[in-house]
Amino acid sequence: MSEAVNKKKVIFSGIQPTGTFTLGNYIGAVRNWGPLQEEYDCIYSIVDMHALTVKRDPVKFRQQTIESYALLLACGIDPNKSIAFIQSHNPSHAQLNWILACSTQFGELSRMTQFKDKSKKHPDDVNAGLFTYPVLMAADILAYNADLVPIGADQKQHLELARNIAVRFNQRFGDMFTVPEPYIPKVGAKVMSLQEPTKKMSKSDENQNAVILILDDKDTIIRKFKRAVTDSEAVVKYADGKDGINNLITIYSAVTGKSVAEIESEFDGKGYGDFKLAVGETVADHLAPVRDNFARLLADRNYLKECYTEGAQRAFKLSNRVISKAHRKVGFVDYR
Ligand code: AQP
Repeated sequence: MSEAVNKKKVIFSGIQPTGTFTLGNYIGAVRNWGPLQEEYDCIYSIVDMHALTVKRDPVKFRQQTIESYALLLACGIDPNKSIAFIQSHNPSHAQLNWILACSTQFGELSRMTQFKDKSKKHPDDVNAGLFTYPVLMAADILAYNADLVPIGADQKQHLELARNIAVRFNQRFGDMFTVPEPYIPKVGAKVMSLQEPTKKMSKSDENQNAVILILDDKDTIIRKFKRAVTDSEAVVKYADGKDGINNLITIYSAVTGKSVAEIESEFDGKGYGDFKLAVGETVADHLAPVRDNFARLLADRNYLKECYTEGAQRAFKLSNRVISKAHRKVGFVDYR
């Protein structure tokens, strides 16, 4: 990717190294990132600083971060086309975080639903990082003056806050940040838990039957789909109140490209057993190349290190210009 002045729009997105990506992460976010590389200047990050808002075992965390980076490449991110790096390797994020925090209101952060949910989930560790997480996310995006941010529906509120912070900063200090737009997929923006289909599928769900991990083997994927919670109607139809079936139809649609009407007619007269098996097999086959790529990439640690080191250097070069400008805008003394 050229780092010279160019006219392509800039994309930024990130994913936490909190475990193997779920089918939700994949359909709602990561699988859309690869095709965008052809049209945009893309910057993708393993956002390990965000993951630190929940207590982690350092040894496991380091391993998960490297695996997540390998998984990112396995999902189609080409480090020659995009900037692919690990967030903590670029100090600009933390620097801009502070400046933006001083343009963010306590009240705004208090309204974030993710903060409320996670504080309930971890009542023994409601740390300041958990509270200010959306400011760091704003810094991730604004540090590159990103135009577009591909996200799942659960991140809409945080993106809206990033936009508000950018607008407020620009009003106060003069034009500085691009106000980013969300880029949310039409199908699969919120993949739900297989066990509680009113809740999003999440890496940290304690019930592993609720979550398809993209590295699960074929038998495991089929077994989890077979156990998916549905309803007693046994009609494959997208309708209000059929959250489980709606979720499976959405997943099947996202993976096959078929419309809801096509899926309903394909399974007309068939039971949930047949449908669940078809969804399981299709998803497993779809994910097989990702599993193969991952195994190959993880075996070559030197290559991974080269990629994330170079990615961080390229990311820093871009973001440092923005940081210098932000420093001037707020009135810090220039020392270079
Ligand atoms: N279920 C989902 N459906 C669609 N998109 C989703 N995303 C996450 N879950 C779904 C999108 O994936 C991107 C990366 O999100 P993240 O790193 O914040 O991961 P997460 O899976 O949301 O985080 P966790 O690990 O699930 O959270 P906890 O800690 O609660 O376990 C984002 O674009 C997100 O929208």
